Amino acid sequence: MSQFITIQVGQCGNQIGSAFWPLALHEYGIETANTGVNLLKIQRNYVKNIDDLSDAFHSFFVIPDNSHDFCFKTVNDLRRAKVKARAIMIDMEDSVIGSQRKGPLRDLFDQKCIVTNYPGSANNWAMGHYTYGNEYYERLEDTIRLSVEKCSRLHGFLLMHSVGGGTGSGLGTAILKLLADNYPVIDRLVSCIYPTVMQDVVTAPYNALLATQELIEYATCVFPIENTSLLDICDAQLKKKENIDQINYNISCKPFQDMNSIIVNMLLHLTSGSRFPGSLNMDMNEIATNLVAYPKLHYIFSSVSPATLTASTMCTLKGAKLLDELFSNAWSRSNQLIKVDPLQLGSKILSGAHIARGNCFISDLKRNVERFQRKITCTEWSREAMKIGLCSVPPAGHSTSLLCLLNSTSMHLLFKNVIKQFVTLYKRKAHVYHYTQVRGFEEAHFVDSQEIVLNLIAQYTELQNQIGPKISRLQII
Ligand SMILES: Nc1nc2c(ncn2[C@@H]2O[C@H](COP(=O)(O)OP(=O)(O)OP(=O)(O)O)[C@@H](O)[C@H]2O)c(=O)[nH]1
Ligand SMILES: [Mg+2]
Repeated sequence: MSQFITIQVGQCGNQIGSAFWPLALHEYGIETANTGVNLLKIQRNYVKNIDDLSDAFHSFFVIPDNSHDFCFKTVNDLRRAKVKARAIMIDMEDSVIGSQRKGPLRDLFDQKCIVTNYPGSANNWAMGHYTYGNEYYERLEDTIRLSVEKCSRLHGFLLMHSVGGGTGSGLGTAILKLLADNYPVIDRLVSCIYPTVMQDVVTAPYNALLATQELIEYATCVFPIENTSLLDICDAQLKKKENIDQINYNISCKPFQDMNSIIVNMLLHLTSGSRFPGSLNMDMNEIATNLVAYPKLHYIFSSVSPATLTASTMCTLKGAKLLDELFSNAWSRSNQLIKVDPLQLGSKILSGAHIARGNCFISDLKRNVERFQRKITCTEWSREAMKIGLCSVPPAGHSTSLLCLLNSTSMHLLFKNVIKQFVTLYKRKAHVYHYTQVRGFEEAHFVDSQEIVLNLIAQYTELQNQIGPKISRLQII
């Protein structure tokens, strides 16, 4: 089974990471809180051969003596066996990572893979990218190499960060370039939070634009996320009476915890085919090959159905939803992780993938993909570009779940919004001096980045407006 290294950068990246590891452990049947549910027993029901679970465990974790005997049930078992997560945690301030260092999973993280500083990048992309990017280059290179050397079949780096702040956005994209330079054949899969109109960071429009330009250049695939989408999904879950009973929603939990769990569910689902067995398994490299038709058009819509909230406790869905409804929900605008509709009127689908986990048959997938094809508009070459995958192990606590990934021309609306917010701030040159006083940064960088993003918008709109050759339905011989 392939292996993945998570690279968590900045506050947001590390908070997503802190939701990631408990849920990842649940996938292998390991308890992280006393839920009173025998997770191992449940997950073993889905895995015919226990070696499969053991192999899959290596995807995210390092077991020092490489024992094949999979006998971990609790965090204490992991501690005794000195198991470590394949995680690299980076922040230029230390409060979030500091609390993880004291948390219940503290022994899971290798101290050599933690890089912190003080006091942060002050919401300034240039400071994260140039000041810390240069100062920490060798340290980061060594830390990444250390993690890579522990992998026998490294498939990809999972980068988690926001693009609105300074560290995740600036240093995160400096790391992305480092990965592209040093490990060009290893996938760089990025899940990043885009700022929304109601910004909590004044300079977010600059940071988002500058980071986007780097993501276009250096990522293999980007799965953009907007916090307003996550909030709406959380609200919708709470409003559904039947789900309130099913989901253990803890109001006193940290504000981002539930929102981050939605992202984590997506990432776990995305990598499931490379970790677990399945009758129609879809490896990560197939995802990149199938979804990205042109190298720079690698921003992918994602939606998971059913969406769930809890991070640390398991939820059991009573009364499985009808499979077709699961698919319809995944296509719905309200389940997308960004506030853009991939099926928006006038848009074209360039490619798509439906990955089911758990109780689903190939016939269910095929029936629903046909239903989907009737619903969408494609380019003349992309109608058949619908990949399907079936992984036998569902996410912990579910019987079935579906991930829908779409490459749609309507993604250009996300970029239009990035440009719009940038222009509003830049026309008054507000806050620009914070950036220009950083060594290595020049003001022309703003305009160059804007051009690159505008160029991408033009590529999407060209594909959207492309008219295929007219083929006469009746050929007269
Ligand atoms: N979904 C989600 N968004 C977050 C989280 N933490 C911060 N954000 C968002 O991330 C953006 C701010 O970026 P941060 O990650 O806090 O910044 P940073 O990378 O630590 O950079 P500096 O603090 O400037 O050094 C804002 O848009 C926040 O709403 C989180 O845990 N989850
Ligand atoms: Mg920070």
